Amino acid sequence: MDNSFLNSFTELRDAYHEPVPLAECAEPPASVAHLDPIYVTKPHLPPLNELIPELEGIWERAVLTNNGPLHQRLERKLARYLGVPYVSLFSSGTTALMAALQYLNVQGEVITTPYSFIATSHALLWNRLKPVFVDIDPDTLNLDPVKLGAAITPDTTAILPVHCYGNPCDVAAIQEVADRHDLKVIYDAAHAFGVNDERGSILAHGDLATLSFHATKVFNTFEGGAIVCRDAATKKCIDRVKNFGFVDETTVVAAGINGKLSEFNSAVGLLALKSIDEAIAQRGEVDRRYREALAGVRGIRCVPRAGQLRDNYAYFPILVDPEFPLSRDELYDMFVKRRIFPRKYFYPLISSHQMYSHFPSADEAELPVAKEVAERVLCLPIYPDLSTDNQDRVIDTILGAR
Ligand code: T4K
Repeated sequence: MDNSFLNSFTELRDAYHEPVPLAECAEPPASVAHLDPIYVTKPHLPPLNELIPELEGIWERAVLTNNGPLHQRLERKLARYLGVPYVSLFSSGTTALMAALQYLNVQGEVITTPYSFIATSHALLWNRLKPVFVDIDPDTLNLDPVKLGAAITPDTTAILPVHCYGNPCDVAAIQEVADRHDLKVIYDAAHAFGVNDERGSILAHGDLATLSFHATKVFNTFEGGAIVCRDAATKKCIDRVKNFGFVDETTVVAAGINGKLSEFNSAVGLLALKSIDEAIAQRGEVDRRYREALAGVRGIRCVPRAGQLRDNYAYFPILVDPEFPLSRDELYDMFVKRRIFPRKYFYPLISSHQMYSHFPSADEAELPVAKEVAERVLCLPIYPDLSTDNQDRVIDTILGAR
């Protein structure tokens, strides 16, 4: 196998630049300075006064991390809430992905989607695995199972799909390909907290599924993540991977990582879980209002939810088609001028970033659906306490541009 891509870290060292300032950090013009900024999301936070007693408990126990009591309680409560057998908490969705690939001893090439947050493929590079990009389905915007077969080589060992925006992948079709070629399946379910299909949690599919509990996610612990496991033995091994590979005080069985979630983050998660159903219902209402207001707007397509039995309304992506008077970027600029900050999730494609663009599978001619969607997508603000007034500012910007 060609391993030349493994040098990319050395090349990267020379490629760091000063960060490009975000549009939302720029000084607003005087005409809109009085308006509240509206960001793509705003974290769902538990009441601060409920956190204080939890912090007092942490201070009394002086157990700050390393599988403390709040960490254990959150793992149990999440497993029950999500309807999955076991949850192993992690410090982020990215460390969860990295550890899942380690635990399954994935080698060689991994088929994945170019249409995701960069962390999906970065987890592969950190494990010295070669990403093989396959195009997405135009309806679900998830990895297209029909195109998987052609990407499989003797070096392929796994598939890493993403339930993008919380819309489930075609899990049956993906599993069928995986079984036929003896491949592992790891779902990056960073967006899919609480999503159920007709068989229960979408997180139960594949060999493993990983979650992100980042501040921007439906359920957050400030930073955090998890691996969903099917059985206790798997959880036990994964717990070791996230704790340097320790089995006991003196025995290390794997080159593990420090992927542990702290007691502080666990306390936040336990409190956030209490009101998560209400937060998701509020998101659902925001989703409903957008769909109602934007239905029939020529050139604006609201990406449909995939019909999951239980949804989480994680994102609200629209596609700006050529029939709309403004391009996606012009519409984005118009939003920013009004202190509204949607995001182009996921533009550019992962495959077009410099550490991926040299892979043969990054050729955009082979990724036509992903390329087109990335050029048209805009994720509108959606979060539980987005006021109707502020949502109307978002809607009016689109309607006014016609
Ligand atoms: N796989 C997938 C498919 C993912 O989408 C992600 C993460 C991962 C894996 C990795 O999971 P983690 O390792 O992150 O747990 C954000 C998030 O940082 C990232 O977690 C997320 N996906 C990605 C889709 O979005 P940015 O760079 O756009 O975030 P940022 O900081 O610009 O925040 C966006 C907006 O959210 C801000 O405009 C304001 C608001 N915000 C953000 C933060 C951090 C707040 O109001 N409060 C906050 O604390 O990447």
